[in-house]
Amino acid sequence: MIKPDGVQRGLIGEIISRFEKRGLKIVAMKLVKISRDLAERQYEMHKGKKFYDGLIEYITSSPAVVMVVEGKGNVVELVRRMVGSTDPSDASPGTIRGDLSLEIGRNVIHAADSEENAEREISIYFSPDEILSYKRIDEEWLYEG
Ligand code: D4T
Repeated sequence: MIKPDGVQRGLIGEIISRFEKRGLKIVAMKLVKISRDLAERQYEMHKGKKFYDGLIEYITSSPAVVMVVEGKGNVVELVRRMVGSTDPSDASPGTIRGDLSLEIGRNVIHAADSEENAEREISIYFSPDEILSYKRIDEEWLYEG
């Protein structure tokens, strides 16, 4: 998810471009104003924590881009490494957060941290028929076999 600060700061293209250029396949994508109900479902594990109310406020404040990317191998781990540490002040240069953000409460992007959470989060924002199946023309050049 490109969070509201990423959308407001005009970073949609920059962020999507990194996933595209890496070779990952975008199989679903939309611009959404996240409702409080959906935000609460996404962040249910953080309910009660001191940053929770601010997090829900922020994520519902303005449109966000939600997407599903696909690739061979451990894509969850690959994407988390591209995204960088949760706190941008610890995120390495070259990562999305390390290059494009400064503070934990405005860290421009979210990515699922396990396959189980990816499935759970995908089902919050997409119906099965919104997830498309197609072949990228460069797949034969991205993968050895
Ligand atoms: P998300 O879920 O946004 O990709 O972040 P992470 O998976 O990298 O980190 P997280 O679940 O621990 O935190 C969720 C979200 O809450 C914000 N946050 C977190 C915050 O504002 N203050 C805090 O102290 C923490 C721990 C940032 C990300």
